[in-house]
Amino acid sequence: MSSQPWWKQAIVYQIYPRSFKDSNGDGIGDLGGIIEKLDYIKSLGADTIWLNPIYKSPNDDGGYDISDYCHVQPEFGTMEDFERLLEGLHSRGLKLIMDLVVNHSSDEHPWFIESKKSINSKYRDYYFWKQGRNGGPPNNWPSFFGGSAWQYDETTQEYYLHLFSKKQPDLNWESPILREEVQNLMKFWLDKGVDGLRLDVISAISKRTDFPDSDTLDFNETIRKYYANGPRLKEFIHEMRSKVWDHYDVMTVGEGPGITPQNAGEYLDDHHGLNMIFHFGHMFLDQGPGGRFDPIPWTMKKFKAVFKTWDDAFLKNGWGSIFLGNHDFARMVSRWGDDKTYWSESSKLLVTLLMSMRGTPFVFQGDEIGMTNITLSSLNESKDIETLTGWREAEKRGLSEARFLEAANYSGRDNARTPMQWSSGVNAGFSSCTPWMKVNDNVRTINVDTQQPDSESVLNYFRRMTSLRKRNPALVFGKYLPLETAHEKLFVFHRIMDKEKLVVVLNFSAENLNFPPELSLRHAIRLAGNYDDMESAVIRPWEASIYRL
Ligand code: ISL
Ligand code: CA
Repeated sequence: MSSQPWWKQAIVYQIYPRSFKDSNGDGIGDLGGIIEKLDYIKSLGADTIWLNPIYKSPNDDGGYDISDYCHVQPEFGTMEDFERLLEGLHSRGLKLIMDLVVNHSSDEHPWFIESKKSINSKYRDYYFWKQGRNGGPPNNWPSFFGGSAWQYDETTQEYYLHLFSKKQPDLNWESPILREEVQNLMKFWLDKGVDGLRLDVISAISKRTDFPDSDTLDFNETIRKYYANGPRLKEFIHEMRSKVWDHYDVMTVGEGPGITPQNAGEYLDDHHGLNMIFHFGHMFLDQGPGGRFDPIPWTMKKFKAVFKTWDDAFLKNGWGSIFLGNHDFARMVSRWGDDKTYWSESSKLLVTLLMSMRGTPFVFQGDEIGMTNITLSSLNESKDIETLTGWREAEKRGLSEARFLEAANYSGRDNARTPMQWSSGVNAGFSSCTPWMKVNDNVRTINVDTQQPDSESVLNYFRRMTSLRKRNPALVFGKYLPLETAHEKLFVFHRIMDKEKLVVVLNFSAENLNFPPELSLRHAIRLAGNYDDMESAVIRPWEASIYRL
């Protein structure tokens, strides 16, 4: 395994700083809080941290609207705190990936403040400015956050593009000067010894500069056809690689809404591309044409097909990234598992899936203890711009607030951003004062302190699974060979490397299921499982097992 790059063998733990741990009693998570928890992080068995944005930001979109790329958000701490955090990670043999948001900046970034002052500003073409059409925006593109993707500016009487909020103007990558500015800010952080970059919405940095109208009302199709996979995307990625990344021992993972199994490889070639890319094949399975707040049922058949399709895609080029949740999605146990009756078993089953797939696993903070979705009793409790603007759009479609709230409680991003549940004590042990976001009521039973001493807890199962993956190269590099079963609830796949043949058996249901006849486990050794007694004639509810054949 040693000949392989470190990031293929990594297990990444994602930290959303605002909700991880508050160290100075202002109710907001911060870098000091992460430093307090470095030994806990190390104890998980993950070896790399992905840190969501920590840069200066008006916080319109959870820090994804950056007003100064080279300064730490004061609420999170200082550059000295960052240096202490990086040193604390490295001294424990842990690596750090920073989250870089360069598809857009904040509208409070000096670049944009200057750009909007005058059509002759030297920063004008750092952004996309266009004349309106028939008294309205230049085209019909919708924003991810509802409404038009264009905002009119009275001063210069032109519109600017913002695929996300109007406080997130899109950067114009057609400008070589802007691209050089971005390269310089990457070098600023990589020169500090950061080990990698997660590149936000990288699939959208090359725009179709003729800005054609979208011909579909399906939002995810609009992303794929009009926002992602632009004409110069490969060129821009290759340029960053040759001018920046190749000069450091770093890993890069791009966030790729809109990429497809057919084109993903274009961004991942070994010499010029990204190392990995997040696809959203499974993450859109339960999204209807209206996107996130237009939920539709998902099926196991389609879920399994996504893993096979993308494993095939990454066989040719690059390397896969495996995730079941992050700061943008509902909690994995609530979305894919059973967060009521079989909460523990299904939390562990999903951890088993993450740790046994071909590709680098990315685990979101709190999923190692089975944190669940939260129920907002009213939209006033939401802190997320995507939910709040989503309601505005839904109201126009005639949806009642109750119906929308139901959809938001199922799929909204607030679910992932509740304070990390450290203990059953005051404020979940997250802060000494009222946290910025409400704590989940189930903190009394779901928290680190309760699970720490319990060998059968989700937390300790998680630790066993990271250790199992680290000890078994076949789980990392083995060929992925699903056992095609039409069964709607059974997910079975082999991992094969040289003479090693493992099989993973996952029961995504509350039923007792029979073992598939083509699976002979007579001489198998069970390496891991979420039921403590090993023997069973059936596959029990939400049972997960890994066998060596
Ligand atoms: O694709 C999506 C629509 O459902 C979402 O996963 C997400 O909004 C999109 O992938 C982009 O996400 C990233 O960029 C956004 C920010 O709000 C997200 O938090 C970030 O992960 C704008 O920077
Ligand atoms: Ca704080």
